This record gives sequence, structure tokens and C-alpha cells, in this order.
Amino acid sequence: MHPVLITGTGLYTPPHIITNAELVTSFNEYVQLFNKRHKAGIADGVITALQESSPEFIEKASGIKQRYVLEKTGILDPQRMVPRFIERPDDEISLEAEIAVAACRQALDAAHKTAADIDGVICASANMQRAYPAMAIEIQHALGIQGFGFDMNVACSSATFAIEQAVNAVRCGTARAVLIVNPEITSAHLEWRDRDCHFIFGDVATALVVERADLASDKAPSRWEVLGTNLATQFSNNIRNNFGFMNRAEDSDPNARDKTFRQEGRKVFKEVVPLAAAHIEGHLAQLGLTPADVRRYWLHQANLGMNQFVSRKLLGREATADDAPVILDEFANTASAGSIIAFHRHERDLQSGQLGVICSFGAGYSVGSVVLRKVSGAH
Ligand code: CO8
Repeated sequence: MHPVLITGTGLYTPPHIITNAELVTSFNEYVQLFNKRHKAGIADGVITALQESSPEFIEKASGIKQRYVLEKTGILDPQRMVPRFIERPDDEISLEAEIAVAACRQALDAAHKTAADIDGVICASANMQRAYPAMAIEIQHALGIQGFGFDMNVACSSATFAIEQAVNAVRCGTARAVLIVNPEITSAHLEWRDRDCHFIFGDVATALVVERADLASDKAPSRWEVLGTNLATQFSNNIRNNFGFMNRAEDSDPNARDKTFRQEGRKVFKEVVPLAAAHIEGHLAQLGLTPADVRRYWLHQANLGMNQFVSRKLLGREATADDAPVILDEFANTASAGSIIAFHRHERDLQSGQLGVICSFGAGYSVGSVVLRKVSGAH
């Protein structure tokens, strides 16, 4: 069994920002248009009038101030409320693979690795652009990597679940190094016309290199030993998206509300917080550790209040941004990529021997934790 390290990370940030104020201005215009168009139905009680959103509510309820998106004119057009992407021919790289490749190149550079050093690519994301061929194989091809590629989806926990698969492959010797990538084009499966969730998500892509410790480059500025991974799932309908290949056979409306992200946000908040805190505590105990031994928590970035609750349960006090860094104010919820962005942005300052935990939680329900110890100098 080989010791395993995470030796490089990458982050692709989309070119466009939508602030809460911009988002709400266009959403409220949509609400006014809708209510005007359905005036008679609303008066007759057949249609429910839509209510306006507010930047104050969004920031207070979630901690989100803005989000990055790949395309914003379509989202902000009150007549459209969905990004405007151009369909690409089969012989051109797909958009999801393109942003994934950008994040992968950064992770490879950080780890001082080339395509020849990698034996596998796992594309782990809450939504794949198409059914097949696997996104991972297209990404593998674009990067010139030999070996294997496969896709996997455990919604917001996709990245941590992929880390376990990569770590196991490297530990057992079936791969020298595995590249994990999390391209999240959440803007295309978010219902921008629903005020309960229109502010929640943003687009991004993250990547990680997981490799055998004895093959890792001393030049990689950050190397983290994976002490353990722990995954858990528990079925819930509280976060759900029914879009899928059965839709046309069922003669269902592909644009119906249930074919994009929807959730019972309050229930999710209440149920997932204790699940995540107990999961992390249990995982640390398995390794003979306690929450106080951990220098930093890189938590899933869905909601600021949620993260404050999880950290308070673990630490028995209010967590600082140094204990559990926050990136959702800038990026919003980026599904599987959130905890990896937090890790990417906030790990360099930690010292050799210090411990950290990456933890994701979300739809499924699903929770995944990865306990890491910083390594430095020659191995
Ligand atoms: N503006 C103004 N008022 C609003 C708005 C708004 N935009 N939205 C709701 N309100 C109103 C409500 O109608 C309600 O009014 P009333 O009291 O009269 O009924 C009041 O404000 C309070 O509403 P809520 O109870 O819903 O507000 P909360 O304080 O609970 O905040 C949140 C809502 C922010 C959604 C919160 O519940 C939350 O963050 N919950 C956890 C969510 C979470 O972590 N979800 C995980 C999802 S991510 C995941 O697993 C990946 C899925 C795959 C990715 C999909 C990408 C598209």
C-alpha cells in the first residue's frame, strides 16, 4: 500500500460576475412582467402572483454577495432567465470539458506534473453536459493523458467522493496519479425564476492531483498526505432535480419546475448540519483525533450560517475565517467545487505536520470528509 498525497490544485473562475443587486433587479423585472401578463388569472385566484426578491434577504439568509457565471446576458434578461450558450459541433471541445481542462492544467502545474505522469481522470460533478461519451474521457483526450477516465456524480459531495476513489486507486497501485476535476455549470440547471433559490449557485471548475508519495515532486509548493477518507449517504428528496433521459418517454414537460434544481432549504439546513458535524467528528475519532487537533476546516460552501453551525458544533465556539475559510460570499454555492476552492485558496499558510479536513455535504443526502496532514521538504 502506497502513502498518498494531494500535490496540486487548480481553479478556473468564469469571466462574468453577477452581484446580488444586479440579480435582483432583473428578477424583479421578471416578476413584474409575469404578474402583468397573468393579471386576470391572479385576480381570479387561478395563478399565484410572484413576489419580489431582495439583496438584503439574500445576503442575510445565505452570506452570498455575488456569483461567477460563464454567460450573464441570458440570465439577466427578464424575458429569458437562463444563460445563453451556443451549441457546439461534436468535433469541438464541449464547454464543460473546456473549463475542466483549464482547472486541470493549473493543478498539473502546481504539482509539477505532466500528462505522462497521470494514469486516470475522474470528472466528478453535480451535472454532466451530456450522457456520453464521459466528460472525463474528453478531458483526458484534450490533455493527452493515457490510462482511464470516468464520470461520477454525488451532487455537492462529488469531489470528496472522487478523492476517495483516486486515493484508493493510488494506494493500491492501480494508478500512479489521478487527476480529479469538478466542472460545475450550475447556471444551466438552476431555476433563475424562483426567488427561493435564484441566488444560490455559481459556475466554476476545480481540479486536484492525487499521487503516490514517493513519486511526488519536491518542487510542488504544497503537499498534503491523505490520512483518511470517509463517505456516507442517506436518501432524501429534499434536494432534487428530475431532469433525465426518461422525460421524453414519460411525455413530461422538459421545462417543468421539477426538471431543474429545487429544494426544501429549511429542512436541508436543519437535517444536514448535525449530519455533517457528527460525520467529521466520527471520522476524526476513527483516526484517533479530535476536532481540536484540526488546524483548518475546508467546508462545503452552501450557506454561511450552515458552516457556522457545523464549526460551532465541532469546536464548541464560534469559528473564525482562519478556522474555516469562507469563499461563498464571492463564489456562491458551486456544488462539488466549494470545499475545493476553500482548500485551493487557503492551504498554503499552514505548517508542516498541521492537520486539515475537507468536508462536503449536500444532495443525496451525502457527506464526504478527507483528513489531511501537511507535508513539506523532501520525502
Ligand atoms: N427574497 C426575499 N424573500 C425571500 C426570498 C428572496 N429571494 N426567498 C425566500 N424568501 C422569503 C420566503 O418566502 C419566506 O417567507 P415567509 O416567512 O413569509 O414564508 C422567508 O423569506 C424565509 O424563507 P426561507 O425559510 O426559505 O429562508 P431561509 O432563512 O431558510 O434561507 C436558504 C433559505 C438560503 C435556501 C437556506 O434555507 C439554506 O441555505 N438552506 C440550505 C441549502 C443547502 O445547503 N442546500 C444544498 C444544496 S446544494 C447541493 O446539494 C447540490 C445540488 C446540485 C447543484 C444544483 C445546481 C443548480
